[in-house]
Amino acid sequence: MRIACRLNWLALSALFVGVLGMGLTMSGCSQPSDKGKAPPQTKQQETPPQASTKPKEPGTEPAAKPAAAEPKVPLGLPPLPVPQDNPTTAEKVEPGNVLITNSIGMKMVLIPAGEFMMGSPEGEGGTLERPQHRVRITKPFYLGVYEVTQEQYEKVMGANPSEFLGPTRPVERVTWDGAVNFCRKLGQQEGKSYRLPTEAEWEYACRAGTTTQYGFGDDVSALGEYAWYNKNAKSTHPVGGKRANGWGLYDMHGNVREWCADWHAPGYYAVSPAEDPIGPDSGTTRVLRGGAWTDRPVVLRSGFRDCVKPVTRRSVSGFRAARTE
Ligand SMILES: [Ca+2]
Repeated sequence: MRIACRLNWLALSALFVGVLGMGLTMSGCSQPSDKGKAPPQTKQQETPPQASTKPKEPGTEPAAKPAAAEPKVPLGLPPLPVPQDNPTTAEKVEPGNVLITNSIGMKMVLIPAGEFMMGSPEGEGGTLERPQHRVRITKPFYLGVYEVTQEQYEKVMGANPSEFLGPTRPVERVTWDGAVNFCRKLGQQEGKSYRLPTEAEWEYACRAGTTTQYGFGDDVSALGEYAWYNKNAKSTHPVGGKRANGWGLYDMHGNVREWCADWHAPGYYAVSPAEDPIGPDSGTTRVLRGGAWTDRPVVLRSGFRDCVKPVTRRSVSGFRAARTE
């Protein structure tokens, strides 16, 4: 009898902990988000952030910021090699040094295969980001150097759903299906395999070899050098206006959150395969990463996971295209 009571008590405790855990994880995914609603000045035309600079074609000025100080090199990574628009150098690939430009002017960098610790350690982030686990990306892939711009989206889809208009601003108010359709259609046009990055590929590329909260380290005061977020933005900004991460990718933190291919499930990290995880088989929400112009610094962290229904349109939601090599 005593044993039976004790077992019942244990079962109830486990149930309580499970429910509590679920509550914590679920709350982690509904972010401050829908401040993504447009401020009063909706449908504004292009207004470059710096009056002195004309909107520039993404990628025409790969050296992001004024040639100020020596670029920071995250955690001992070698300095960024000079990008070469030449995919034939792929056999010598180092992160960030093989760059291609596709048929719509989209620049993509070859991300080599490799391993990283996905998720956040104890003391950082919430339960959604744990357990931190080792993930291996077994195949190289191309990833957009920039978020997909409105000009690029319009070239492929013939429409522009964005709130904050401007050819070199990221496309936003795009649904997950819209992003997937863009990739499929572009792939058909080029005979290539465009797609959204998986959540694992996205975080791998965002971390760029770092294990810190951001791709440039832990110093939140440096965030403004790399990202448009709630302290320095009142709308989206033209892509590539801040500094790149160690692998040559711009706006991985901030500007718009980026749709990933995966369904979202709070407990997925506990059961994720170690190689090329693609997320759960089904779900109701899709993953978004990187935080947006409306977000607090915590939301911009490399390990932060957001999710919303795939039909959701928000002026904080855009994407970056990937391409199987
Ligand atoms: Ca972004």
